[in-house]
Order: sequence, then structure tokens, then C-alpha cells
Amino acid sequence: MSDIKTALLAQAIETPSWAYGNSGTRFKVFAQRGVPRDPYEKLADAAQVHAFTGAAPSVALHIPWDRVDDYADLAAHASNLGVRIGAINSNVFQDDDYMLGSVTSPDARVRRKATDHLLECVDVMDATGSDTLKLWFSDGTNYPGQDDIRSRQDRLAESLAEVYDRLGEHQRFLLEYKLFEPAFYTTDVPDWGTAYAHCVKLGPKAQVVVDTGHHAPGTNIEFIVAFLLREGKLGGFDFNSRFYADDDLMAGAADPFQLFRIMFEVVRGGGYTEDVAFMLDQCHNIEPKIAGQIRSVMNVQEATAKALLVDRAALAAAQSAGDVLGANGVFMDAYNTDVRPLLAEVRAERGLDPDPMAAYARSGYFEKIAAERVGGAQAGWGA
Ligand code: AOS
Ligand code: ZN
Ligand code: ZN
Repeated sequence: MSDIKTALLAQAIETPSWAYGNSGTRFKVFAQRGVPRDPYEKLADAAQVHAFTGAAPSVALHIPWDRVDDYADLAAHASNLGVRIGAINSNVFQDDDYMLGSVTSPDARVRRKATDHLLECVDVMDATGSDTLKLWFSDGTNYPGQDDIRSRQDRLAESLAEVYDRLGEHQRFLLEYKLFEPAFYTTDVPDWGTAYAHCVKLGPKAQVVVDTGHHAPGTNIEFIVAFLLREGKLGGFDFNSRFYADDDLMAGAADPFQLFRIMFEVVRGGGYTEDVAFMLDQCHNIEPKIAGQIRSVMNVQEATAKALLVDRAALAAAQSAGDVLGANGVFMDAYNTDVRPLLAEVRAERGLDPDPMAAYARSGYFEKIAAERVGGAQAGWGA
């Protein structure tokens, strides 16, 4: 089997539990039929994505949206379904207490509450066998002078250090940055540089996660990826597409060329390993959710296949000869290759239907859950 096929067979893309629940914008949540009523049903839906793609073996949880009494039981349920628990996502943004921030709040009581929640998430990791904690802070300010920018960095560092010290030997946390929203003047972790600086200070168990929707328009995300990989600080991705801000649309839908360029840097930088988590962070507000996840996994696979197809030797030769058009041509040849037949072969070799979208549609799973599940839950956003 070719090296490219072997690499594609090894790719694992994590789906988020919140993608399966109802979601929407601040204007309207459109309820869909058959959505999960609890975390157990979210895992069942995620298992379908894995069953038809063979490439989505883990599921990210979100605490408290996926809070259960017995996490070991939830992990066993996942394993019975053929998937496992992936990253644990913390939530320090939905309580009234967090109006002025969580770990950076000027109020010590609120900071304590937020850090305690992060520590609770590490307990969930222990109970589920998850090795990754994902930290996203909505913290920031809306008005100049509202709070002291530098003190907020001190408070952030203090909380991160406490969480870092609580991590077990095989656990890590990924610090996520986001330019703006919900804060509109300052954000306490607005960019990769801020996240990187905090992670470097803490040590090897702290890494940066790149959410592809969290940058200013025009930002060269692949440069950030190349830089972080070179420093050993790229922990993973939250893949999604954006046209405007943090749109959370399906990965590879808005700009498949950008996704290819990112995946090329991952391959080039040796990040195509289990250490870099390929996660989806998406909401399917108007399209069916399970099928939307399947499509997204396929889009990431297509970008990856194209990245693996780049003739690196020819590229290096053109680059060192200063052959600008030649180098660009090698790069574009790979991008313009139709990799769908190759991926169909990879799926067939795995014993899967070469067309996951059609196979899922034929399976009758959606009709089954639509009939069985009444009163499905909102994903969490705005809940
Ligand atoms: C928020 O904008 C971030 O993208 C988070 O990664 C993510 O959506 C959240 O953790 C899910 O709660
Ligand atoms: Zn994210
Ligand atoms: Zn986001």
C-alpha cells in the first residue's frame, strides 16, 4: 500500500459532542428532529460518523453540557459504540458570575470558582481516560479603562499554573485563542502569541490550539501552524470554516484551499502524528448534524490527501533553484488533484462504503432517531 494511503488510514478526526445538539445564532435556534437528549445519545450519533468514515474515533465532551453522574460509565458506553472520549472542553462563560471574566475576573471569588471548574474538568479526564483539556476563555473587556489589561494577564497566568500543576503525567492542556467575541475591546487570550507565551512559561504539557475561525480576516493561519509546530507547541486544531467571524461552519466549506495549505504545513512540520489533535468545532444550525459531521470529516480528509500528494522533492528542488513559478506549480498540482477516488479506495480497503454520505443516508439511522427521540436538547449555546 502506498505511503499516502497508509497515512490517510491513520488519520483520526475528533468530533464535538455539541455538534449533535440543536444550535443556532443569537437570533434563533432551529430545533431539528432526532437530536440527542443526553450525552449518551450524542456519543451514539458520533459513533455513526465513525462507522461511515472510519476516521472519527473520538468525541470531545463539554462540561457542564455533558455532565453525567458516572463518567466511567459514559466512557464505557463510548467504547461499546466503538469510539472513545477525546478532549474535555471547559466552560467558564455561561454563568452570571462570569460577566466580567472568569479566571481574569477582578473578583477573587469568581476566579476561584472558574479555576475550580477547570480542576473539575481534569477530574473528568481522570474518570474518562481523556488526555486533553481544552481551555477557551471568553474573558475580556468591552471598554477602555474597564479593567487593568496587565493585571488580567497576571490572573490568567496564576490560574493556568494551578491547572497545569494538577495535570497527570499523560495529560496536557490546549489553550485556545480568539480575536474577539464575546468581549469586543480586549480579549485576554486574543492571539497565538499570547497563548504561546503562557504555554512556553508553563512547560511541555501546555500547548496551543488553533481554531481556524478565530483570526482576523486575511491572517495567514498556515504560518502560525508552521511556527507553532517548529516550537513543539501546536497541540491541535478546532477545524471549522468562516466567511466573516467565528462562523463555525463546516470545515473545508468556505475555503478548501486554506485548509489544504494548513494541512500541508502540518505534514511538512511533522505534525501528522497523534500529538496534534484534529478536532472539529462546528455547529450545524440549518443542515442535518450527523451528515454535516460526515461531510466535514471528508473535507478534512480531502485536504489532507492533497497535502500528502505534494511532491516534496520536486518542491524543494524548485525552491532551492529559486524557481518561483515551478514551486508554486508543484504545490498547485497537488491541490488541483481530484483525491476523491483515492479516498474511496482507502475506505474500500477498510471495508467501508466508498461514499459515506450515501451510505449513511441509506442506513435509516436518521429516520430511526427522528422517530424515537422526542424533545431533543439544545447543544448548550444559549441554553
Ligand atoms: C469558542 O469560540 C471556541 O471556539 C470554543 O472552542 C468552543 O466553541 C467551545 O469550547 C465549545 O464550548
Ligand atoms: Zn474552538
Ligand atoms: Zn469558536
